[in-house]
Amino acid sequence: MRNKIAVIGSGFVGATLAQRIAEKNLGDVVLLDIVDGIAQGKALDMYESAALEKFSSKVTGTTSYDDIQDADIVAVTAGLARKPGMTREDLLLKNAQIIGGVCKEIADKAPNCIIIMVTNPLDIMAQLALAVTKFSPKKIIGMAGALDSARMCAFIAMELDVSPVDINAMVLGGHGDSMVPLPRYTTVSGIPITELMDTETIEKINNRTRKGGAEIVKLLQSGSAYYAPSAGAAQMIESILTDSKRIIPCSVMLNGQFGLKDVFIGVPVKLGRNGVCDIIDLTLRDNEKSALDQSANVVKENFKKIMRSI
Ligand code: A3D
Repeated sequence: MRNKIAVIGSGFVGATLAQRIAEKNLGDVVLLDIVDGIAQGKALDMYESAALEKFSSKVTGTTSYDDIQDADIVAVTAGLARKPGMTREDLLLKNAQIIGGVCKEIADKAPNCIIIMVTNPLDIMAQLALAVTKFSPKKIIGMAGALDSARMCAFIAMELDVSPVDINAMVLGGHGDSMVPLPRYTTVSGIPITELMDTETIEKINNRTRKGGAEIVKLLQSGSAYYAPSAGAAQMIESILTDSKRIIPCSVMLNGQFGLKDVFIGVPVKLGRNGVCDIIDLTLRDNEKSALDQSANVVKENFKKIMRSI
C-alpha cells in the first residue's frame, strides 16, 4: 500500500510541498484548493514531470474533500499569506475561519491521519486543529522549527563560509518574533557555534532568524517564503512516513514539558509513524525559559481570541 498525502491549499507552499513529496517518492499526493482548476492544473503539470524527474508518486488535484479519504498525512497550507507590513497575528482571525472549516472536513474524511499544520499564525492554527478535530495531540504537528532552524543554519553558513549541511541549529518557541534561537545547542560538525563566533555575531544571526520570514516578504513584495517552508514540512513528513524518528523542532501540544501545559509551542520532537513519539524536555537557562514562557503566553492569548470569535 502506498502512502497517501493530502495537501490542502495549492498555493506557493502547498504546490512546492507536493512537488517535494512526489520527487522524494514518499507516496501519492492529492492537492486540494478551494479555487477550481488551481490544484488540478498544478497536479497535472507536476505529474507530467514524473518521467523526467523519475518519480512514481501519483499527483492529482481536486476541490473535493472526498478525494482526501483515508489519507495518512494531511498538510494544511490553505489560507492567506502575509503581505508586506502585515504581522502573522494580523492573519489570525481570517485564517482561523478557514482552518476551522478545513479541519472539520479532515476529521470527517481522514479521521486517522496525522495533520501537519503550516498555515500562520502557526502555533495557534495547530492548536485550533486539535480543538476542532479532537484528534490525539500526537497527531497534530505544526511546521515552524524546521524552517526557523534551517534559516539559522543558512545564516551561520554565510557567516562562517561553511556548508549548511554540517550545521545543526535549534530554534524553539512560537513561530513569530518571540521565537527562541538556542546558540548553545547549535553546532557545526559537532562544534558549538559559541566556539566559532563572538556573542555579537551570534546575536545578529539570532535576530535575522527571528525576522527571517519578514525579510523574504519584503524582498518578494507580494506573497511570502515557500521554498524553505515546504522543505521543512517535507522533512517532517519524510520522518513520519519512514518512521525515522528524527528529532526536529516542531510545534506540539505540551503537557507539562518545559513547565508549560495546554499550549502549542516549538520544542524538539521525535517524529515517527505515529506522529509525535516523544518530546525532548530540555533544561533551559532562565533567560531562555522566560523567552519560551513569553512565546507561550502570546499563543495562549491569541488562541483565546479566536475561540471567542469563531
Ligand atoms: P498562497 O500562495 O496564497 O496559497 C494559499 C492557497 O490556499 C491559495 O491557493 C488559496 O486558494 C487556498 N485556500 C484559501 N482558502 C482555502 C480553503 N478554505 N480551502 C482550501 N484552500 C484554500 O499562500 P502560501 O502558499 O504562500 O502560504 C500558505 C500559508 O502558509 C499562509 O498562511 C502562510 O502564512 C503560511 N506559511 C507558513 C510558514 C511557516 O513557517 C509556518 C511559512 C510560509 C508560509
